Amino acid sequence: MLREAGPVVQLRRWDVYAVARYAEVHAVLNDPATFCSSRGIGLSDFAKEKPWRPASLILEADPPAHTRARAVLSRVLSPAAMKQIRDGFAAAAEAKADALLAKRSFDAITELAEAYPLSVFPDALGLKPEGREHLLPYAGVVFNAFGPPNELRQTAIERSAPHQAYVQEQCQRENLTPGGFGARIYARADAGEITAAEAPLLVRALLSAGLDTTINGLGAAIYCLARFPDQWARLRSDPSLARNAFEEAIRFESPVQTFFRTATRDVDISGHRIREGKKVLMFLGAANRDPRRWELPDQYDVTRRTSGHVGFGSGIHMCVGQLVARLEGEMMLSALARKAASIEISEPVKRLYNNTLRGLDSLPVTLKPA
Ligand code: OVV
Repeated sequence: MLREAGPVVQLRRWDVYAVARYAEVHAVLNDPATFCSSRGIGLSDFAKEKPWRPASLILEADPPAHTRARAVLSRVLSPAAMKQIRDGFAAAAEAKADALLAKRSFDAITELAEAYPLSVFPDALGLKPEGREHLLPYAGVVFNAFGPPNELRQTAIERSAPHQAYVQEQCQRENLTPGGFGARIYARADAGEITAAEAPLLVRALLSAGLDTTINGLGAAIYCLARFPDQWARLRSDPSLARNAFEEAIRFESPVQTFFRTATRDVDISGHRIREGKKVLMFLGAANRDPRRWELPDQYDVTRRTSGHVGFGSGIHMCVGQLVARLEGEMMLSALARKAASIEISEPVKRLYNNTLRGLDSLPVTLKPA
């Protein structure tokens, strides 16, 4: 409805503007000087309100500070880094698929979409085993906190202290095992690319954004493949489609639905004046289904040319962890495609309620072995 209402829509309840068409979302994402991130990418304007936690050095930053932080995380999460973890991620996906096929009926959110990333990502980051139960609650707070000051946001922040304490502690160098993403961030501080004080904030970015995102991406992919059996059949007949099937699920469901920017000057978007200081809310999921950009946008198609979708954003802030996300998606979907004959939804699904994330709280499924 927002997308069809106009190129720019006023949301008077919060005194913000919304863009929900592909062209405008893409344009805002790709003009970071005019539409900045350093005043926060949630509803709250950091120029007027203190953030609920110290601002992210990468997500909530603009060039030139952003550029340095981005270079460090790009390198830590580079193609070369993926090569080193690929075999381990593949083996864990095979084992998970085998265990779930033995069970047959299970909740694909907790036992697959959550369990697989939890079995690989915290180890790849270099976290110790104790306290990992804080990871998902912490991410839940982070993604609820971008939203308006509603019950979801306020309750999440009120209960966040133990999760914040855990995360802050794990970001310290001595709590990160050698060889992991965390230790590699500290190595860049040693090399002088960032300061010692900045390193823990970049570890925090991975703890904030590295798990709930991939979980809801994987959940989206399983939900798509379970609902559209013809697409599951195509994937089974060619498991090398796994990576694109995951990418198309990101387009189709857009697990991260929205982010804001703040106008740094008076600016026109498609002929509509936005005043300096106004928040602009980008509807990534709506852009990803805009019929002006996509053919048959409401169809999940594992062979679609997905490039250009904004589910990972676009421009200088485009998801720095996208290669990790795609690796997890590809490994898990490829294992399932080779080992399972069918995925059926066996009971009604339950939706997740979060101010930013779109996904499910439960997805009961039955797998049949190939
Ligand atoms: C993309 C994203 C989401 C949540 C938190 C962060 C990044 C961060 O940088 O902390």
